[in-house]
Amino acid sequence: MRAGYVSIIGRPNAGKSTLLNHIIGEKIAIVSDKPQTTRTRILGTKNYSEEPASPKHPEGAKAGQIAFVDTPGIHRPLHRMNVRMVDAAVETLREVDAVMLVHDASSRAGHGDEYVSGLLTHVKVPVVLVLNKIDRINKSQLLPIIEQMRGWHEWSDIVPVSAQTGDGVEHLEQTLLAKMPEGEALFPEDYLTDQPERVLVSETVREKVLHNTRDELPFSTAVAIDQFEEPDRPGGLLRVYCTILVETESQKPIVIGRAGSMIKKIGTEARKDLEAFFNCKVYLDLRVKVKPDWRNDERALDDLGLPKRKR
Ligand SMILES: Nc1nc2c(ncn2[C@@H]2O[C@H](COP(=O)(O)OP(=O)(O)OP(=O)(O)O)[C@@H](O)[C@H]2O)c(=O)[nH]1
Ligand SMILES: [Mg+2]
Repeated sequence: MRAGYVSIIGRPNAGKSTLLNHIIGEKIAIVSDKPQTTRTRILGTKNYSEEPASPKHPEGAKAGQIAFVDTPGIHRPLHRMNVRMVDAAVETLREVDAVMLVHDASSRAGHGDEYVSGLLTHVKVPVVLVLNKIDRINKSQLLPIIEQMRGWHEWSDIVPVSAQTGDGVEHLEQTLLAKMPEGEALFPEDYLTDQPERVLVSETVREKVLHNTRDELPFSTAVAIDQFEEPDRPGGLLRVYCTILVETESQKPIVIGRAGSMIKKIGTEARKDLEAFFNCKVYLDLRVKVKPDWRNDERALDDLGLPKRKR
């Protein structure tokens, strides 16, 4: 069989986390229409079994395992948090067996995309250019993008997909699997993700904050878990106490909302998702705290679990 690591990199909002979730078949990475949603590396594994040639797999499917590594979108960092985010993404390039560069094909490729491609100069492993969001464009619009991006790197393949509908994703996975080194599985077959349960909870709360707020707030919010109590019996209650951090006093009433309506909405939406994911009842306690300039506070970033620079 074949087994290896594939990192998913690209600009913010390209659809990297949506693609990871679609491949894994579980929502392990939060998604939003705001850029810079993902702040850390998120690993998710998928196992493949051998299949003979069929109309679905004209060349048959190989057996193996891929550990996919979703990363924060690459952008110009203006805070220490963002420096850590970009580092976390770039560092994967030295550690994986193949790379997927995800590009939003419904938007023009610009300087930012050229910059990301430039980071690949010294990458020795195959890099697949993934043109995502093809559900939003006509086929004829793909050709000029391919022409434009073709010269930016020696792509091993160029694969159009829709992470949302799943169009083209199986073909992408088989393309990647064929590039993995021969070897035994890296993780047990039932291993899904490296994300601890408490992180899945804090990220779900953050996703609901992102969905319900705009302007600067999505960028200046973080969620810390204060207490995490697992159910003490089957069918019991998972109790989680969280603090939503914001940067200024003026942001606090926005997250709380009139008579607490906004924080209630955030809590209800998060609780529903978590109950479905953990398959148990969830009690979620949310409070809001102002922590000025936390995005530049290295200790706060450590506490929030944002990966430290390796170099
Ligand atoms: N129409 C369409 N929308 C998509 C597709 N893939 C992702 N999206 C949307 O694009 C937005 C960004 O998706 P994410 O998966 O959060 O993007 P990301 O690349 O992980 O973004 P960062 O974490 O900020 O780097 C969300 O609103 C998704 O629903 C797609 O194939 N088609
Ligand atoms: Mg993401």
